[in-house]
Order: sequence, then structure tokens, then C-alpha cells
Amino acid sequence: MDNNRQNTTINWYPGHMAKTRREMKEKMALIDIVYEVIDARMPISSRIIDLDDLIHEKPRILVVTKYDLCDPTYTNPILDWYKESGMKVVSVNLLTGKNVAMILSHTKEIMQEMNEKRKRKGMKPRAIRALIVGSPNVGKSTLINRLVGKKVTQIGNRPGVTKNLGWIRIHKDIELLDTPGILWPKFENQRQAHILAIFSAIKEEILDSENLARFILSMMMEYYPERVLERYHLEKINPLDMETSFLEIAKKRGALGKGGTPDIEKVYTLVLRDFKEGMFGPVTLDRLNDIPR
Ligand SMILES: Nc1nc2c(ncn2[C@@H]2O[C@H](COP(=O)(O)OP(=O)(O)OP(=O)(O)O)[C@@H](O)[C@H]2O)c(=O)[nH]1
Ligand SMILES: [Mg+2]
Repeated sequence: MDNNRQNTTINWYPGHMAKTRREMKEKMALIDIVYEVIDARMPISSRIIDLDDLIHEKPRILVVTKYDLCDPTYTNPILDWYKESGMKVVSVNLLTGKNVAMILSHTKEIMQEMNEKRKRKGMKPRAIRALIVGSPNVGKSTLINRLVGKKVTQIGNRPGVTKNLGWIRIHKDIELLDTPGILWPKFENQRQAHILAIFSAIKEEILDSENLARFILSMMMEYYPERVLERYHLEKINPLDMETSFLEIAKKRGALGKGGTPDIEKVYTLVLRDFKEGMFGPVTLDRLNDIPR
């Protein structure tokens, strides 16, 4: 990895994440099914690395949000790989609600199995209890609002919107535990940390805008070079001299300070905002061979 990419280390593990993990573990015995929510633009990087340790062998549905924003050419092979390895995978667009009903039908199948087992043991059928879990900002609360069909929980395009665990009845037979986004105490993989950061899964206040802007340009030059060159009307970007490119972008986009000189801080913010607002078109920043195996 070239050193334009990750010259600062990102770690974000505030106290509420440790608390969420603890509370999740305590509640795990009550849970029948887990909705693992990931972002289609980072179908590998947005997964919680040690989720298996947290949820053990509970039945799971991998819910892939923001499918409308991803590049299916690269997201689909990764999702196919998950399916081939035995996971139930449902891709959704939570702005339209596309495919959300499939989550309910998979859940009901699992509920039926659960209640048949209970019946054999002479127990009454009961509502199924689901846990929703995922990195910050992947769309967990939006998914819940979609499942319920109205706004029952707060959402926002930044990490840390949901603060506490809370039970919500999403269907007459399904209770769901909404949880705040979690990460883990230390990123072993800084590429993953940076991808999470540029998709707003890490609190902006702790991040360095120059570092993120450089990361975005270098990732875009690797995966979608024509889009970034076109957006900023550049002929090339020299990965060893990004400074020059940022200055050119500043001039072309009017990111200027006093006296009309390029304001480099403004350019970093502009590139980051362009990226977050999807101005480069649908993107996916993970590739099939990034899957750890
Ligand atoms: N385009 C698009 N945007 C989505 C989709 N799902 C969620 N979003 C947006 O993503 C942002 C984050 O959604 P939330 O539901 O608050 O995310 P969360 O996972 O609950 O976040 P925390 O509570 O902070 O962990 C919001 O701005 C949503 O509108 C989707 O499928 N497509
Ligand atoms: Mg939330």
C-alpha cells in the first residue's frame, strides 16, 4: 500500500461501544435470530470482525443496505461468495424498501422451525426475537423503520445516532433489539478503518481530512480513475505528488482563500464531501479477493 494511503492511524472505540458489546452479550441468550447489517459499498470492510464470537451459532441473515449506492459489478461476487458459504443474504435499498419483505419471510421460516421445536417439547409458540447488529451508520435504524412501516427510531447520516439498546415490536410475531453501531478496540487493518471512515462510520471529529482526502483520491485512482479525473477535469493524478492535484482541484473548483490562492484545507473537505455525497457515482471499495480466508 503506498504511503499516500494510510499515514495516520485510525482507532475509534468510545466507551458506549464497549458497553453495547457487554449488553449484547448479556442479552444473547434471549435472541433467536441475528440481522447482521452491512453496507453494499464496503461488503467486507463494514462487517464486524469478531461477530461470530459475539453471536455464536445463532441463525443469521446478512442484510446488505445501500445497494442503490454500490457498484454491483464488485459487490455481487462478494455477496455470491457469502451465499456459497451458506449465508442467507438479502440486499436492500432502504430508500424504496426494495427486498425488505424478504427479511420478514426468512425470519418467519426460522420462527416456524423454532416453534415446531418448542411444540415437540410441549411448549407454547412465542414471538421470535431478533437482534440487529452492525458498524455505525450502515442503516440499522432505517431498516427498522422500514420493517415497522413508520418512524420508530432516530436515523442520521453520521455514526453514533442510536445510543442505547432497545426492544421494538416490528411485526406481531417479531420483536427486535435495536443497537448502536459497534467497532472493535483496535483496527488491525488500517485500510478497513479508512474505508469505514470515508463512508461515515467513524466520527469525523477524530479524523484528519488531509489523510482521508488522499485516501479517497488514491482509492478512486485505483478502482475508478476515469470518474475522478472527469469530476475534477484532470488529465492525471500522480500518486507520488498528490499535492499538485489538490492544488489543481482547488483552482478548478474555486476552493480559494484570501487573495485567490488555493485553500488546501477547503479542497480536502470538498473531496471528502463529494465522496460522501456520492458524486463519483456508484462505488464499491472492497474486492472479492479482499475476503479474509
Ligand atoms: N441511499 C441509501 N441510503 C440509506 C440506505 N439505508 C440507510 N441509508 C442512510 O444511511 C444513513 C444512516 O442510517 P441509520 O439508520 O441512522 O444508520 P445506523 O446503522 O442506525 O447508524 P448508528 O445508529 O449511528 O449506528 C441515513 O442517512 C440513511 O438515510 C439505503 O439503502 N440507501
Ligand atoms: Mg441507529
